[in-house]
Amino acid sequence: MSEERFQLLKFTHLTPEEQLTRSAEFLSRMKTRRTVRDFSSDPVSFELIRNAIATANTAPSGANQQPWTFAVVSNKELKYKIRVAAEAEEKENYQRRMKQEWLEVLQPLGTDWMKAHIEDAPYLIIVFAQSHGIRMNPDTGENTTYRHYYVTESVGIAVGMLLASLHLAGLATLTHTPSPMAFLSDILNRLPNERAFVLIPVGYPAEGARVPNIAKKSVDEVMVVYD
Ligand code: IYR
Repeated sequence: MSEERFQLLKFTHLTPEEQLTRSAEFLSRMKTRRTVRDFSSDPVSFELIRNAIATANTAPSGANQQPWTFAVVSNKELKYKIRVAAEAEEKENYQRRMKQEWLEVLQPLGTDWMKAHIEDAPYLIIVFAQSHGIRMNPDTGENTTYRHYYVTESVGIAVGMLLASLHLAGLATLTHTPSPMAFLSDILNRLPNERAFVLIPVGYPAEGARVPNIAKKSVDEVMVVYD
């Protein structure tokens, strides 16, 4: 924390033209983002991954507590272990746990329990949400816990920014939420206050990768204006 509690905001006023150009350009780039399920194993520059995480780390968070950890996995053995564990859970999900209604809404996406992308993609980013903080009491030297506020909202916003950065960097991603995800804490040896939030394979699409023929709602369907 700095000495002064407040400092002057650095804020650049753009011209209206610049505002519109930037916002339209961002929109048109974001419109090309697709969730990808078939990855090539072509290498990805680590700097792009690092920049995306640095971007996510600028996200607003409850009481600025930044309750997140981004685990980056490129190690082949770990990816194999994660795939095996994720597939075991997903097999159970698809064959027993998920109700017909859920399976029906997934039909257009063509998903199943097999998760080859976990091994194929050069990087996995596993985002962990910290349910509470841990700090050392300077007097006793013992660790004490403290509350984190709006953890889910904060981590959700950060993940959105992460996905935007990766997409703008020309990379493909998949927001994968195997359930339950506790196996990720075990395999990656995470702390007890961290729970896996999402598993994101990152890389380039496989040659000839296909995506479902689905569309976004129009802005007028999702926006309600109160003048
Ligand atoms: N987690 C499973 C099932 C799944 C659920 C939803 I909701 C999706 O949008 C996609 C998949 C899986 O990853 O296959």
